[in-house]
Amino acid sequence: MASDRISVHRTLADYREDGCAKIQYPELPDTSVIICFHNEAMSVLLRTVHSVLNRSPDKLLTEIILVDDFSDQDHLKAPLEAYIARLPKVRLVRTEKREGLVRARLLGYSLAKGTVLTFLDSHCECSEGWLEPLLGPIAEDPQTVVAPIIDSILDKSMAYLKSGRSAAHIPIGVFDWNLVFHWGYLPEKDKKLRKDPLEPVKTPTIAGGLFSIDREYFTKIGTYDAGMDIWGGENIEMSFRVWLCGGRLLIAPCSRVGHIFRKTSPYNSIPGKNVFQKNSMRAAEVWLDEYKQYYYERFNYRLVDFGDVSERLALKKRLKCHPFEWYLNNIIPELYVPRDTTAGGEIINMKDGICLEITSRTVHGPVNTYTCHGQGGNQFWLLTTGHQIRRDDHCMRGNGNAVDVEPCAKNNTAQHWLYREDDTLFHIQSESCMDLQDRKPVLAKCSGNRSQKWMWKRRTQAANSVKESSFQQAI
Ligand SMILES: [Mn+2]
Repeated sequence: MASDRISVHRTLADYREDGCAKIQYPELPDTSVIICFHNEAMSVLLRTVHSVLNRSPDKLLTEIILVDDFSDQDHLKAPLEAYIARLPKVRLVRTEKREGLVRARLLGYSLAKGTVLTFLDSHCECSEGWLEPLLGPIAEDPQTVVAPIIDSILDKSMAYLKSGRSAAHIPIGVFDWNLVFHWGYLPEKDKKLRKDPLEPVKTPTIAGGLFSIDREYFTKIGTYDAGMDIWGGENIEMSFRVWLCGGRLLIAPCSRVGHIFRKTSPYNSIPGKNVFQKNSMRAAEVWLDEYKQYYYERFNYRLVDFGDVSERLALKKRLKCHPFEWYLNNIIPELYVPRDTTAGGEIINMKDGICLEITSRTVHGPVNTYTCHGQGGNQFWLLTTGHQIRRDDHCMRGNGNAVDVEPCAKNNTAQHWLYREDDTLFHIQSESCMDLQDRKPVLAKCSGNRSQKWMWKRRTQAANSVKESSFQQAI
């Protein structure tokens, strides 16, 4: 409703940083813009289209290809066709069944004529000067995938909110061992190496909704994994593949595109199928080598059938891609790799039989308890040889009597624990034990009570088969 009340041609401010408008680009390649949608609101979709038409230099825009992935809403049938009939560069194709993002994008790609492909979600607004910074690095080196800075359009009011990027906080894409994409910030040491704050930034992963790629390079690098359904994981797969097989991923700070972020995915999943997990498993099977164990240990339950990945493995071989270790060492050396663990899995209180968890991926927050669900995820914890209880970059901390999580810091003794032979979790700094009181974990004087005993699967060192030695070999 908010969108319907706003012009599909609305004006946006120039959100670029000082200096962006003055950058001179060499001769730039032209691009096809491919926008896939499934039951998108009409005004939201049209505003995406008009923002591309209104803010792209005519000679750089070959066409806009709209791919309807089997929508069933009436406004997207004849009314949409009638509307775009007056827009010369816009064409519409429809899938014959629900294909999902990957196969719908591949349909758009099969029809595209531009030198470059630019993929956009169907709920975006391209702002002033968005296109040239995406094409510039591709003109320089076609083996480059470039993503814009993604600003937020609020889903309730359609307000355009500039993301909080600054010279001190340069967003990059990262991931965790659930193979979930997250935003991170460029590490301090890399920030120091930057001469020009407006130059593109190397990013380990891309969010996936919005990016440009040379069409021939997209073909050469193996497009997408067409075995992936609906949504999820394809961006991580592409990110690993591009870096491992000789390309690079960049974020162009001068390109800004607004995107409507939604609270939850609005799409009906395939009944009885965990699509996200299937897609992620395909990525893990093809690209993670022996490191896939760190993904799988998160889900020692109902793993789904991921299908056949032999073609993707053949592609990896044909392109002579690096082993995954190379990516860990060179592209994302800050990522925590759980090589050094002595216990792992859910932590179950022996008195109440409930599990320690954190509810969301907030970096600071309390540790709670909940019925053990046996599905890993937010109840999965690792004990490291450095005495941390952690998952990815979260570590448990004793904070007065409370137990919470904060970003891991090796030398922070508030984060140091022992999992002792008597099954107590001993907080070294306070010389106290983790206790369960009113279903809350707290620190208390060690008493030997059953409420202070925790069941947690212990690991022997030999179980951690990926070792530093193989690490060295790959370099
Ligand atoms: Mn989106």
